[in-house]
Amino acid sequence: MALRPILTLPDPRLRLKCAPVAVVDDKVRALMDDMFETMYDAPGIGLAASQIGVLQRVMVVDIAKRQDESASANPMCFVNPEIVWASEELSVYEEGCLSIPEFYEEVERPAKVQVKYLDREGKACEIEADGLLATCLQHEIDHLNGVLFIDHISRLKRERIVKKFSKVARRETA
Ligand code: K1U
Ligand code: ZN
Repeated sequence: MALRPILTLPDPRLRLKCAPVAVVDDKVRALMDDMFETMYDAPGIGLAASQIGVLQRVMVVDIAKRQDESASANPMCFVNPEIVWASEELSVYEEGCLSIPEFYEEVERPAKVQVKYLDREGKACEIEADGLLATCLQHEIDHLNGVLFIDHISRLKRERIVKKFSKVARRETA
């Protein structure tokens, strides 16, 4: 297992659409292991492969600790996830992103979703999620499509945050 650097705004790789995985093999499982290590270290409750510069439709999620600090880990991996149903009912959650550190903003999304995906063994599965899990799954699937949570907030706030991170990146490369 290895810790991988997490890409931050405005890295253009965060805006690319990830390609479907053809076969869930040991290489994909090793990628997932690295992603879990990186996510827990950050710490975060989710991570998409594009956030570490791997443009494949793979994401990992563990919301257990965020909901109850004494809970044991509940690592979940998703390959080629697809939202097959989303509720008309919406919910608002204050989201963060490991690729946009220390910026949090409320986002409105469907309150419940059904997601089909392949698990760690390549088995076809489906999950119905609500609450934080529904929000997190939508946030991570957005990443796989090159979409960031700031795309769901006002243009003014988005432009302000992109400008701030672009300035920091310019300073770091100067
Ligand atoms: O995809 C990511 O960037 C990870 C992101 C997931 C997420 C958070 C909140 C709502 C939707 C999706 C994060 O994990 S941000 C960090 C975070 O939530 C956290 C920070 C400290 C402790 C526990 C969680
Ligand atoms: Zn994110």
